[in-house]
Amino acid sequence: MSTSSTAGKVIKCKAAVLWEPKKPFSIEEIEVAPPKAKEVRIKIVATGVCRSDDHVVSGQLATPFPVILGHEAAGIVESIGEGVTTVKPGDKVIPLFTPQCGKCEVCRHPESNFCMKNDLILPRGSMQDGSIRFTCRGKPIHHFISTSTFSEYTVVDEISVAKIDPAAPLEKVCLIGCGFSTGYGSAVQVAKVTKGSTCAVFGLGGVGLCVIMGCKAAGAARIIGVDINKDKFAKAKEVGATECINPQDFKKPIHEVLTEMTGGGVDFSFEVIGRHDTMISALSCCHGAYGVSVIIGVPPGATNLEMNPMLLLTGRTWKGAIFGGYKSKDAVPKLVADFMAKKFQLDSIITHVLPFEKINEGFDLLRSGKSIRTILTF
Ligand code: PAD
Ligand code: ZN
Ligand code: ZN
Repeated sequence: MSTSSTAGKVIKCKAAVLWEPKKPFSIEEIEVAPPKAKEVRIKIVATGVCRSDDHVVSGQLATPFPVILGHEAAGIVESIGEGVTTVKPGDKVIPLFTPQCGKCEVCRHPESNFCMKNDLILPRGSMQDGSIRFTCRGKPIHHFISTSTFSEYTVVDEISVAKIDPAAPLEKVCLIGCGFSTGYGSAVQVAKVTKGSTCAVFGLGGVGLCVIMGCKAAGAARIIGVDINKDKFAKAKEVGATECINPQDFKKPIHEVLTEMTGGGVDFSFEVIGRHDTMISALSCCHGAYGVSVIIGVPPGATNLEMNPMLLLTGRTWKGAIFGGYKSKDAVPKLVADFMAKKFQLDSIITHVLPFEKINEGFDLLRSGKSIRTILTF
C-alpha cells in the first residue's frame, strides 16, 4: 500500500464554495482535513453538473450553507482513515450520494436502496460523525449529500464510496455517480420496463436521456420523449427515443395527447423534470388499468401536490426512486464494468467539458438548456 506525502496532513486546494443561495459559485482556496476512522480522502478528477446541484442554488433543495456542492464524480483515493478496508490509496473510486451501510433495515431489504445513513432527507451537511472536514477563510464549510465533489479533494465516509476498475476513464464514468445510474436504473429496475412496451419520458436532460437508454435496453418498442425545448429532441432520438413531442405544440393537455397517440395510455412513464404539473401529466398518461409511473425529478421542497386518487384506484402504480433504485456500493462497480464491456455508452450525454474554474459557465449552459451534461475536470 503506497502512502502519499500528504497523508495525515491538511491539504490546501481549490474548491467551488456556494456561500449563499442564488449566488454564483466562488472558487476559493480551502483546507481539507485528513480522513478520520472509516473515512476516505479522494482527489477528484472529473465531476458532472447535475440539475440537483442547481436545485440547491435556486433554493428548491434545502441543505445547510455555506456548502461545497457536487455529487456526480470520479477520482483517486489519496489517503484513508483507520479501519478502512474496501478502498486503499491509489484506487479509482466513485463517491456515492446515496450510501450503502449494509446494516440498516433498508440496506438489508432486498428491493430497496435508500440507506438510512443518507444525508438527503434531513441534511446535516456533515460526515456521518456529525463533524466537517472543510474550512475556508476560517469558516467551516458544509458537505453536500455525503460527496462534495466540487473540490480538488474531498472526504467521504467509507459507506459513501465505491472502488471501480482501474482502467475506467474517470472523465466519463463520473456520470455513473448520478445521472446515468439514476436514469437507467429507473427504467430497468424501478419501473421494470418490459419488452415491446410503450414508454413516455418527461424531461430530456442528462437523466431523462439515460432513462431512454434504459427503456431501449429493456426492449421497449416505442419511447416517446416529452420536452418544451425542442433542441433536446435530436439527442433523445440518438439514444433511443422513437418520437418526441413538445407540449406547447398542442391545445389539449399533453396526457390526453399521449393517451390518444398510444390508444389508451403508455405502459411506463417517467417524470425527469421536478415539477408538480408534469408529475401529474406523467401519471395521467400511463394506462389507467396497468400503467406504471416513476417520479425521478426532485420536487420543490416542503410543498404538497393535489391529485385525484381515482387515477390510482383503477390500477395505475405510482412510484419514485433515488439513484435508480440501485444499492450504490454494490451496483456502481458493476455498472462501470458494464460500461467497460461496452454494454452502454456515455458520450452522447456529455456535450461539454470545461476546466473546473469555469463551473459557473457550466451551470449557465444547464440553465439555458444548451447542455446535456458538462463535465468539469481538474
Ligand atoms: P435537466 O435540467 O438537464 O433536464 C430537465 C429537462 O426538463 C430539460 O430538458 C427541460 O427543457 C425539461 N423541462 C423543463 N420544464 C419542462 C416542462 N414543463 N415540460 C416538459 N419538459 C420540461 O435536468 P437533469 O436531467 O439533470 O435532472 C432532471 C431531474 O431529475 C431534476 O429535477 C433533478 O434534480 C432530478 C434528479 N433526481 C435524481 C434522483 O436520484 N431521483 C438524481 C439526479 C437528478
Ligand atoms: Zn445528480
Ligand atoms: Zn444502510
